Amino acid sequence: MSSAIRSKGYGTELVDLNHLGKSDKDVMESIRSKKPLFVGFKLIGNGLMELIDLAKDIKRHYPNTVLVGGGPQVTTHREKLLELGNVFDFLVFGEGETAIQELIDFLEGKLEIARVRNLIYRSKGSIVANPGLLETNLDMLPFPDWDLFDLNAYFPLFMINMVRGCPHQCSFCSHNYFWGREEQDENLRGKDLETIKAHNTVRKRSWNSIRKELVRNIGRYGVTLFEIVDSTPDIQLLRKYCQYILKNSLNVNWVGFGRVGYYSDELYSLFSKSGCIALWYGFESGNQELLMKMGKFYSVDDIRHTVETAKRQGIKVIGAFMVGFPGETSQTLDDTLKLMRELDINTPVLIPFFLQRGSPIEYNPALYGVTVREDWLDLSLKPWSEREQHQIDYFSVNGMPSSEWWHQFEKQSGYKNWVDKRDLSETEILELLADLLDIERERLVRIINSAILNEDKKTLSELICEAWERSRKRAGLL
Ligand code: B12
Ligand code: SF4
Repeated sequence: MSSAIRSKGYGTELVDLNHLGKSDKDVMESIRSKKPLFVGFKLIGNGLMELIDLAKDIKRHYPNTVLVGGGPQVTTHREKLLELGNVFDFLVFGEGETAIQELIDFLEGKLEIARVRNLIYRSKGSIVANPGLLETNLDMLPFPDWDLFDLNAYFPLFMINMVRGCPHQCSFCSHNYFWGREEQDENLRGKDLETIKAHNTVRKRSWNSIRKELVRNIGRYGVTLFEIVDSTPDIQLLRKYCQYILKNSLNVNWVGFGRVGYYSDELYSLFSKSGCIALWYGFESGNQELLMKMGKFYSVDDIRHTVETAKRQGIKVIGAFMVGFPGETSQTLDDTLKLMRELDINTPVLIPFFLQRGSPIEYNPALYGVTVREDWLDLSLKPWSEREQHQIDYFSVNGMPSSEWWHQFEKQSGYKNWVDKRDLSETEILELLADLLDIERERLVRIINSAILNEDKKTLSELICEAWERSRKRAGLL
C-alpha cells in the first residue's frame, strides 16, 4: 500500500500497533505533526474494537482527518464496518493498490467518487459500494516498501507474494473469495463446490518480477529469510525460484505453505537443496469421508506420503487439523487424532471449524448440514471474550449450536489453546529464525514469549541485532 501511495508523490508513515512499545499515542503524535492526507487502518480480525476506539479518538481530536479502513476484514464484512462505530469515512474492500491511488485522485479533486474502484462510502444518507477490481497484471504492482519500517526493530524476514488465488476450492475456505473471484455473492448462493470453483482465477506474477524482488531484498537489505505467503504456491514459479537460488549459490532459507499430493518427490528435493526449512500444511482430517466433504480430494495415504517425503528431505512439517467440520463424530475425530500421533510431525495444530465468508459452505450451508443465522456477520464481529461469555452461536451444525458443537470435540481433542489463542510456537517462521540464530526452536519460543510478556525490549532487540548480523553476513553485505 505504501509503495502504491508513494508512486502518487506522497510520503507515508507506518505505526505498527502490534509492535512492542508502539501505542495509540504514537499514532496521535504522528497525526499531530504530519497532518496526513488520510490515515489508513489494516483490519485483519483481531483487535478490531481497539482500532475503532482509536479511530474515534482521532476523529475527536482531529475531526478533519480522513479515515480509511482496508484489509481482509473489510472484504468479509464490508459496509458493516462503516456502520460499526460510524467512524470510517471510506472503506476499501479486496485489493487496495489501485483503489488507494484512485482515492487519492478523488481527495485531490481529480476523480469522481463513483469511479474509485473497491470503495465503500456514504452518499446522500445511504451506503454505496463501487464496483470491485482484481488487478489483471500483478507485475505492475510495486514491490513492498520495506524502507517504511524501522527494520532494526524487526527480525530480518521478508514476505514474498507470487500469486493471488488458489487453483483448488476447499468447501470451508475463503481464499478465493479474497483473491480469486469477481463473481457477486448473490450469483453463487446455493451453488455446489464445482460450480463455485469454476469462477475462480489464479493470477501469477512473472518470474522476472519475482527474481528482481528477491535480488533486491538480498542485495539492498541483507535479508536471507523468506516466507512465501501464497496459500497455494504455483509449482512452476516455485521451481524457478529454487533453481535460481541453486544456480546462483544464494545462501537463503525459506518457508511457505505446502499441499498434500501437490509437489513431486523431485520437487521436495529441490526445495530442500534451495534452503526450505519448513512447510505449513492443512491436512485437516484423518477420515477419508470428511476429506472428500471438505473438497480436499486426496487420501489419508497421500497425507502419509507427503509427510514422509518432506521429512526425508529434512523439511520440518507444521500441520493443521480441523476439528468439528460438519459431519464430524467422535469416531472421525478419533481417526484424526490417531493420524496426528502417527505422523509425528514437528508441530501439529488443531483448529476448530469456523464459518468463513465466501466459502462454498457459506454459499450453500444446507448441503453441509449447516444453518446460518441471518445476522451472522454482525455476531462474528463481536470479540471472542464476549462471544464465549454469551455463547453467541452464529451457525449450527445438524441442529446443534456452534458453541456446543465445539465443546463436544474440545474435550476429546485435549487441545488447550482452543479458538483464537494460537501459540507463537505454531508457526513456520519460528523454524526459520531458530535456524538462523542457531538456537533450538523451543528455547527461542521461550525467550521470545518471556520477553514479550515482560516487555523486555532489551532481550528482543539483542536477538534481532544478532539475527540481522548473521543475515547480512550470509548475504555478503558484511
Ligand atoms: C502472511 C499472513 C500473516 C502474517 C502477516 C500478517 C500481516 N499483518 O500482514 C502473520 C503470521 C503475522 C499473520 C497473522 C494473523 N493473521 Co494472517 N495471513 C497471512 C496470509 C497468509 C498472507 C497475507 C499477505 O501478506 N497477503 C498479501 C498482501 C498483498 O495482502 P494483504 O496484506 O491482505 O493486503 C491487501 C488488501 O488486504 C488491502 N489492504 C490491506 N491493508 C490495507 C489497509 C488499507 C488502508 C487499505 C486501503 C487496503 C489494505 O490491500 C492490500 C494489497 O492488495 C493471509 C492469507 C492469504 N494468503 O492471503 C492470512 C490472513 C490475512 N490472516 C488472517 C488472520 C485471521 C490472521 C490473525 C488474526 C490470526 C490470529 N488469530 O492471530 C493474525 C493477525 C495479525 C495481525 N494483526 O496482523 C486471515 C484474515 C481473515 C479476516 N477475515 O480478516 C487471513 C485472510 C487467512 C484466513 N483465510 O483466515 N498472518
Ligand atoms: S484451503 Fe488451501 S488449498 Fe484449499 S482452497 Fe483454501 S487456499 Fe486453496
